[in-house]
Amino acid sequence: ADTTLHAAVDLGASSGRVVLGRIGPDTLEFREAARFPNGVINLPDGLHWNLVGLYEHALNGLAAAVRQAKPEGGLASVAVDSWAVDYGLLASPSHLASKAHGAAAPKQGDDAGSMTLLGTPFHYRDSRTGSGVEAVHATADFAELYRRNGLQFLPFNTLYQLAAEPLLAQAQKLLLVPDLLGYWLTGQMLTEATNASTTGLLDVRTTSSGAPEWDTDLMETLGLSRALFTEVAAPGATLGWTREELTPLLGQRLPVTLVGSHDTASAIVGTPLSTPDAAYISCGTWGLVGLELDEPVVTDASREANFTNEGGVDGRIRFLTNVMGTWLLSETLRTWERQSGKPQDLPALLEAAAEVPNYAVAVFDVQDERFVAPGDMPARIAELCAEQEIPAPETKPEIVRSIVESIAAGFAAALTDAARLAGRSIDVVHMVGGGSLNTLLCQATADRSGYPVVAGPVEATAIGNLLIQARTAGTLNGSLEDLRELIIRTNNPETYRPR
Ligand code: LRH
Repeated sequence: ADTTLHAAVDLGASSGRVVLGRIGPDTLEFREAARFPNGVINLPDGLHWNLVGLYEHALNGLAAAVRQAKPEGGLASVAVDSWAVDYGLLASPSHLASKAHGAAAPKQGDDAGSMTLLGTPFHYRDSRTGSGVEAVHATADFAELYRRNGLQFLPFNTLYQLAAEPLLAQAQKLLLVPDLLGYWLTGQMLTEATNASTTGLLDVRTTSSGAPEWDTDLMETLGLSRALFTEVAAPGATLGWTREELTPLLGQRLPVTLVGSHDTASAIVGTPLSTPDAAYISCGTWGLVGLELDEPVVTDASREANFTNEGGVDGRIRFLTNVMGTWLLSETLRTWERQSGKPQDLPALLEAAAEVPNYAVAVFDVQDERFVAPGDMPARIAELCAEQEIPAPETKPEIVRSIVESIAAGFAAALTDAARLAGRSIDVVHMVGGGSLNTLLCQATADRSGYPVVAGPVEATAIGNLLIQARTAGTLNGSLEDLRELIIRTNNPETYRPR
């Protein structure tokens, strides 16, 4: 009946995918058109992303989605989301020439449609951000920043990265990762609002207003030029059409629309929050634990508990905190792989971990800073346990079980904080994303928090991306609650009761 097809490009820290979805008032069907790996690239000057490679994978995935959609009526739109805070810097050839020669260069080819990416964008886990934190806090301390931007302290928030950015002086424009891919697809530059809220440069008082705006005073204080940034645009806006030059590959020109381009914003759209008191955990590399609110909470208590007020779709506030997610587990497996030269079997390890007796489980602080950078996690866990004078887990199943229980303990503490800080009670917790497949983690979270945990959908982010595209196309309408109603009707979740 009245359905449309859309393609969601969803880039996560460990993999990216292009998901083809058919959406209608009674229809929510989707399948993967492409999946490709992503990860940390270690270069002599630090940790980076291969964004050009991701763009190529996304293009090929979109081409596959176009082919698959053709006999079914064709694609109505596409949209990109990714992890937050990271960016690419751009400049036009003539701008670079004038920087190099100290003189104004000819204007040819100087339009915003043909800017060059400067350098290889950094990964937020790169350690250069440490010096950026010091530099920023020397000018504006964290309490002042929090009052203005409402963001939790994460050493890699964009504003800290920029204070340690070697190419800033050359740059004309900054685009966050999904907006950079959008630029490469369309030649058009915009900054999507939900992801802009993770830069630390958006005025938190405007986040829930429907027209989020940069904090230009803060930019000035930090020595950042307003001209470096584009206009902010809310989800639902149209970025543009794919460039003519891409048509030989894509087969046609496609409209590119803006959704919650911060993956977590799309994930929360795609979470079937079932009661007004429902909380969520969007669990992938990170566990984003919190509540959806109408207004930000920017109190001393929320600052001290490091709760963030990120911008959601439709001016909602994502009141949450970053807890360690599956990163600790995947880095642990990578370490064992390196050490043994053999691939590690996660399902088998989780099964063995479930049998580990309680006395062999160590609950340690997963928020410890030393877990942020890639590396030998089992060694760091042993070190931390020794410091805390708790017996360290020894066998692989003991280590895996201890990691899962420690993450769950982190989730439970964050849920308690969220309820206290927002002055609300919680009656159910929705676990979405890749972590929702981990039955041990879901059960441990229920046990440690005392709340029932409803698991799924796994692909909440792609679903949230697709739903906002369909609403923009006019196929769906209504509030986020109306959109979630469709997920509730078509999803069959597993519930874990606290024991
Ligand atoms: C999750 C996420 C999270 C951010 C982090 C950088 O993918 O977007 O919301 O804090 O990556």
